[in-house]
Amino acid sequence: MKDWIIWENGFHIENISQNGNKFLVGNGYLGIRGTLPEYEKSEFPAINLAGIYDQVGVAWREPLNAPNGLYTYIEFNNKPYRLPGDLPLNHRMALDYRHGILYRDTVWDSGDGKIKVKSERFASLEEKHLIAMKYSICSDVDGEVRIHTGIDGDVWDINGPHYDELILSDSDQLIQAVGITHKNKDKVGVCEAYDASFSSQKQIITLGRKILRVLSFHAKAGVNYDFYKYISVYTSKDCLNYIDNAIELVKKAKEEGYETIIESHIAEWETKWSISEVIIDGDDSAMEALNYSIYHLHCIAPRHTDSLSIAARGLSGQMYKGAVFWDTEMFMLDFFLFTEPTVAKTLLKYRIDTLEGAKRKAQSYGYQGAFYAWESQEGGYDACSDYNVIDVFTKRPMRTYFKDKQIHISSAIVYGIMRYVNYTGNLDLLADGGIEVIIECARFYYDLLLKKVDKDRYELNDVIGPDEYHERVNNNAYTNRMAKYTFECAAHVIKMYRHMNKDLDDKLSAQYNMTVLLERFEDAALKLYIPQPEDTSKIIRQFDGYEQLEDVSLKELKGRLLDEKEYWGGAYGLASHTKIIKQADVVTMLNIFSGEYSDEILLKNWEYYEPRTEHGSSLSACMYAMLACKCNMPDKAYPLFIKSASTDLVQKGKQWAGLIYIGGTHPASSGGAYMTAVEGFAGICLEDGKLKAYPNLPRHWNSMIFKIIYRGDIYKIEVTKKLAKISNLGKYKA
Ligand code: IFM
Repeated sequence: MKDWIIWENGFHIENISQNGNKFLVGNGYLGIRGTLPEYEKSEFPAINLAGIYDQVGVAWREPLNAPNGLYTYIEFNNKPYRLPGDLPLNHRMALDYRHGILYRDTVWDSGDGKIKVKSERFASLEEKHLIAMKYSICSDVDGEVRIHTGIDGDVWDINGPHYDELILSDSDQLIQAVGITHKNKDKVGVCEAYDASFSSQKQIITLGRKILRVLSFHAKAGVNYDFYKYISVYTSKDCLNYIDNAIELVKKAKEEGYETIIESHIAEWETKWSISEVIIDGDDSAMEALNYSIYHLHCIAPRHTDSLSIAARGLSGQMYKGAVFWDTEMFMLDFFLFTEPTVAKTLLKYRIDTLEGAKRKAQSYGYQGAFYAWESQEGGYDACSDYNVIDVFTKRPMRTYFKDKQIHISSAIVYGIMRYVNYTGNLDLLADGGIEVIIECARFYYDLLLKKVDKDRYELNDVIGPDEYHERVNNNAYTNRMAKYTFECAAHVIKMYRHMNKDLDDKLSAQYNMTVLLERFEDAALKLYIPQPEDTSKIIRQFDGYEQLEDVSLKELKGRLLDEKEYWGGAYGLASHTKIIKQADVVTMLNIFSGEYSDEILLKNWEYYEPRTEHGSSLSACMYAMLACKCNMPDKAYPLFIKSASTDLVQKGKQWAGLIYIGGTHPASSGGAYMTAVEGFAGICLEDGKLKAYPNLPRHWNSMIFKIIYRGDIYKIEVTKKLAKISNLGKYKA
C-alpha cells in the first residue's frame, strides 16, 4: 500500500509552474496552487476562486485570484532566504493527498550554519473560506531573524490586473486586503490572523500592493520557532458583509487553534475517502495515480453552493478562462454521481440556471432553443472567442469555430441530466427545470436539421465534433447520434411528465405545444441520419468525406511540424487535410452507445482510429481505454488508463495551443481515469434498473474494491478477475 504522499526532492526551478498544479490543494471554493509562501507573481502563485470573473479591456474574461494571504519569507542576520533566488542545500515538497496538506522543507547554508524552514498548509475542507498555515524556522547558530508575512495583493493574472483598487488595512492585530474588480466592482476580501508561541517585535507595514507584518527576534541555535497563519477569503458575491465574515472567521480559527482545525479538516477528508477510495490489489502505482486523480476531483467539487460547475482546469488558475466545458458532464459527472450525488446535482443545477444564457446564444445565431456555451462562465456567458488560438508563425489570432460549431455541447447537458435521473432515481432535477433544458436543447437541434428531400432524412451540417482539428464538417457521427439521443430524451420526458405531475404539466403546456413538440422530436429521432459502418471494413466515418483525407501516420505528421507549438487544426492546420484526429470522436460515440453495435464493429473502429489519434487532449485516452475494456482488451486499456490517471502527476501534457498557455490540472482526465477503473475495468453498469458489474481487470490486477452510491444506497463492489460481488451497505446520508 502506498503512503498517500507525492514527493518532489530537490529544488528544480524548471518545475515551478508544473508543481503549482501537481501540489495543488483546494476545497471547491478556492484552489491554492502548489507554490511556496515566498513566491511572487513571476512564480505563478494563486488562490484561484470558483465562479467569480472579471474582464479588463478586451482581454479574455477570467476567474479571479485572491490576494495571497500566505505570503511569507524570512531573513537571517539581515540576509533574505527565499526560493527561487537563494539556492538551498536541501529542499523537498510533499503533498499528503489523502488529506490535502502541502508540506515544504528547505535548508539553506548561511555560511555560519544551517537555516531550516518548514511549512504546511491546507484549504479547509470543513470551512470553505478558511486557509491555514503552520510555519517553522530553526537555525543551528544563534542569529537575528526577521519574518515578513502578510498579504500580497500583487497577484498573478493572465489577463489582469483585475483589482483596480486594493485597500490594505489592519486593526486589532488582523490584517486585511480588499480588492475591487475592474468591471463589476466585485470585492474580494482577505483577512489574516497570526499566532505564535514565541515573542517578537512586531510592526505592520505596507509595501506597494503588500501588507506585511515584520516580526523580529533573536533566535537561539537549535530552537524551533513556530507560527500560524489563518486566512479567510470572502467575496461580495458570497455575502454583503464579506469583510465582517472574513474577520469573524479568522478570529474563530485562531481561538480554536491550528490543531483543532486541521483535525476537522482531516476528518472531513476521511469522510470523503470512506466512500470514494478505490483499492486495487496488484498494482500500487495505478492505485496511487487513480486516488490522486480522485483527490483532485474532491479539491474542486463545489460544496459551498447548490449551483456551480467546474472549470476545465479546475481551480489551478485562469487557464482556459476558468470556463466550464462539456468536460464536466461527459468526464467528471460520473465520479460525483457515484460518490457524492449532491455535488452532481449542483453541477447540473448550474446548467439549469444558465438556460437563459444558452437560449440567448441560440437566438444570436438565429435559432430556437438552447445552445449552451462552449466555454461557460457566469450566467452561461460564452467566453469562447472567435479567435481562440494564436498562430505561432504570424502571431495573429486565428479564426476558430469552437463556439459556433461545437453544437454537441447541448447534448452533453441532456446526457448529464438523464444520467443523474437514472443513477439517483430522483426526478427532482427534472421537475426543477431539467425538463425545460432537455426540451430547449431538442428544439435547438430541431431548428438546425437539414431535410434531405431525396433521402427522406435529416442531417446536421457544418459542425465540429469532439475532434476539433477538422472544423465545419457535415454529419459528424458523434454529434448526430447525440442529437438523436437528445430528441429521444425530450420525447421520453414529455411523455413521462404529461400526465404525472399536474403543476408541471400546466407549466409546460403554457409554454409549449407539447403535442407538436412530441411529434417533431419523435420524427427527428427516427429520421436523423446516423453514419453507419461501411459494409466490409465496418468503419464508421467520422464525418462526410473523412475517407478521402490523407492517410498519414502520426509519426510522419509530427515530422512535418515547423514549430512545436503550432496549431494542428483550423483552416491550414497540419492535421486538417489528414485523417489524424485530436481526440476520441467516433470512439466516444461507440463507448456511449456500445450496446447498439456488434463486438466486431467496436473492435474494428477502435483499431482503426487509435493509431490515427494524437491524444492531443487529455480527454482522449480514457475514451479509448473504456472502449478497449468493452472490447475485452483490458491490457490495451491499461496504458491509456495510466495516461489519464497520471496526467497531473507527470505533467507532460500539452501546455500550449498555438501561443496560448493551456497548462493546469486536468479534471476531465481525472474523471476519465475514474470512469475507466469503475465502469471499464470493474464493468459497472445499469441493466434493467439494476446495478451490475462485468469485470475485465488488467492481467496483473488481482482485485478492486470500492463503493458507489446508487439510488440512495451505498454499495460495496468487490471484483476479481471474473467475479463480482455487490453488497448493499444501506442508506447513504449526504
Ligand atoms: O473540452 C475540451 C475539448 O474537448 C478539447 N480542448 C480542451 C477542452 C477543455 O478541456
